[in-house]
Amino acid sequence: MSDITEVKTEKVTLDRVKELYSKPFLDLVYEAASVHRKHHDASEVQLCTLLSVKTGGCSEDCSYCPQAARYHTDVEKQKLMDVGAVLSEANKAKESGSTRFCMGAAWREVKDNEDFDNIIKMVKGVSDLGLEACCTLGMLTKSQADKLADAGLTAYNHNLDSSDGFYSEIITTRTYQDRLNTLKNVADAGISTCCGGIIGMGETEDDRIKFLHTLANLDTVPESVPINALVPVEGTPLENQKMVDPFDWIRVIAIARIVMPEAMVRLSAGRLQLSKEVQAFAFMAGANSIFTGEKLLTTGNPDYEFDTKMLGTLGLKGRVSNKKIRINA
Ligand code: SAM
Ligand code: DTB
Ligand code: SF4
Repeated sequence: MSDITEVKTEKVTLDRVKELYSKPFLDLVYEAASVHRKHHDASEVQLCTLLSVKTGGCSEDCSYCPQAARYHTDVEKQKLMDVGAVLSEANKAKESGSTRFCMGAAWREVKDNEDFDNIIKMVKGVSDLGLEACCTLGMLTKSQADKLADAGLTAYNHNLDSSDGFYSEIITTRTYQDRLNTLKNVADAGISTCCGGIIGMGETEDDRIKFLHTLANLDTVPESVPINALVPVEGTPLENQKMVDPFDWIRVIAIARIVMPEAMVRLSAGRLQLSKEVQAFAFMAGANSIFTGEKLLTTGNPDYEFDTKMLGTLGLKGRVSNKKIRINA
């Protein structure tokens, strides 16, 4: 037996993330902007569209989520949508310039049943439209991830949300390790991982630092990193949480850009509550992807007109799909 223990080298140290977090704000944004320009075309923004294909009635207790069955929110439960209806929405998204179509389901985990068979059909259909197909369906086994990969799934969204320590204060019905296991199953199936979190849930600076450190040190660094600002929804345990300080949100975006230079950093929930000037600063700090369209999953999002105008003012343009369009001869 070998007595050589494998020492894993960290991609980014905790001290480095701490140092970044304590930098003067404008110096941090300047560093992030420089990294962004080295690794990406800073005039391009990826436009993604979200669709809730199965809404509400979720068994989990995520404190932020309006779709958890146990909280009394205005969200109306809806069973899995028909494949045809989803593909018609995907077509509309494509026509409005979106290149990634993300389907979300309020599930704890995927079950091997007819619903999953229909999800596979949705993924094939979205992929055949030439769009990057993305799903967020809760926990996945390796064999389910393989099936999604075969259907043409580009990316799977599964967030770590915060630090390991804070996670258990926000969710008790699953563990951080459960999340890490699904992320591994997704990466092992050859699907890109989309993994980020939420800022403004009452976490400390230390939680944010640990969260960013964990993301940057995942075995497979996420291809995309959604940074959500908590949208406090009436009826959820976090309903009275104050909207995050925009500078804190930008600080996290800037650090995500620096420690994961190749990733797409996506402005996700909360844009409706943040001004276009704050969003402009976030683009400067390295964000290069947004969700477009009036609705996220259940909450509001700026409409196409607002975004078209904002991107136009900033001289930003939608980037083309990363996926080769399949030709069905
Ligand atoms: N059920 C699946 C899961 O939990 O992975 C997929 C859907 S879930 C709604 C996707 C992500 O949305 C969550 O991981 C969380 O980061 C984000 N999210 C949900 N509610 C939010 C809120 N009120 N504000 C900000 N982000 C939210
Ligand atoms: C992510 O991190 N944010 C998106 C996407 N991944 C699936 C979802 C945001 C949901 C916000 C609350 C809602 O609209 O229900
Ligand atoms: Fe369910 Fe996902 Fe909402 Fe948690 S975040 S309650 S798992 S839909």
